[in-house]
Amino acid sequence: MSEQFQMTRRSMLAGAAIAGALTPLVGAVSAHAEEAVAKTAAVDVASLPRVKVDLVKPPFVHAHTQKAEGGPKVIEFTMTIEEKKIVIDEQGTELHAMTFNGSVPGPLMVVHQDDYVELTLINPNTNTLQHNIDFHSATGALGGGALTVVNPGETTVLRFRATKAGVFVYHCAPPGMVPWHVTSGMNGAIMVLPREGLSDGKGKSITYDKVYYVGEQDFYVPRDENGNFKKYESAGDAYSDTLEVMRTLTPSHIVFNGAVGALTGDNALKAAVGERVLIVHSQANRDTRPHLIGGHGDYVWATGKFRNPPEADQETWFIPGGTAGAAFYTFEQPGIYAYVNHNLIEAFELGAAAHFAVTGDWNDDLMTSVRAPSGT
Ligand SMILES: [Cu+2]
Repeated sequence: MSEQFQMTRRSMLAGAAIAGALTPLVGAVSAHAEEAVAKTAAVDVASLPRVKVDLVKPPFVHAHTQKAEGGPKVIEFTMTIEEKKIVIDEQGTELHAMTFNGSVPGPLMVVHQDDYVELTLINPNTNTLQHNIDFHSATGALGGGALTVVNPGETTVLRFRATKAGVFVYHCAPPGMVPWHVTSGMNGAIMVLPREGLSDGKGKSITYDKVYYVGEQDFYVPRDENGNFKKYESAGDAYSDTLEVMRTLTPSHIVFNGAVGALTGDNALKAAVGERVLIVHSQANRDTRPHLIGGHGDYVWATGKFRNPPEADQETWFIPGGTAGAAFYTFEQPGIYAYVNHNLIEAFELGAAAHFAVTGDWNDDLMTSVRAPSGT
């Protein structure tokens, strides 16, 4: 075992000890929450219909109805935690990512308000670290974090009632190592739709033709003495150097969907003129400000909660770190649109940009070139 790895192990254990203040809370909350879940199960949940959902990799979203059909259901999801090496830019920079279901971000789950979310969370024995899941949409037990701590080789099942409608972040939050896991990619989002679907808050129903999920991620990759990004054998080996970079609060990369260019060029998000598109955008750790260059947010729930009326006709909207937001737009012109974090340094220098490739007919009334650029 290398000296560096031993240091890393010690640092991790020290981190866990510092988090001691949290640990008794985890235990205490856990016992009560189990009781509460058991009571609910005895009264209500056993008789509810169950629906099993297969999750899909972002930016895509599993099939779902926008209005709920019938009463509340138990919606069953399964996610496998995958620790894996990923490449996060065109220069081949490597990161030992921690992922829900193999992708950064983890998949978007969709349910309706008052449904029960039942998640089977698997930490295979091929992994090396302890993980869990904190749902911002859940109530109690650290968002489920206290009930779902799984070591490699363990599986847990969590059920919670989705009482609040909106888009919400979920993320890993193991005692002592929360920001490391979150900034290693271990976060995603859930969309809890109102049972009657979305509305503008003034009685008009809002229906989308497509939904895309953009997960924004800040990475903190250490550099060597020459300024080049360092490579490591494992996440554990990278831990102490990564923590040093994290403490500067200066990300080396800010990307959409796990890597620079994950949603640009050939990977652009597709739409057509007239299509109504919902963009769910999450940032589990850091503030962001999405902007669609050449378009708008017709209806925007910047902080993502559907009981609040959306704001209309937005140019840029602000999503605080630890939040998912939703923006609805009907495309009116064809072409390539950049969808960016409008801190333009973060977009153009660090990677926080996507493309929409939109097909259809150009509308001269909305814009026309009266005189193409030319000399006098
Ligand atoms: Cu984790």
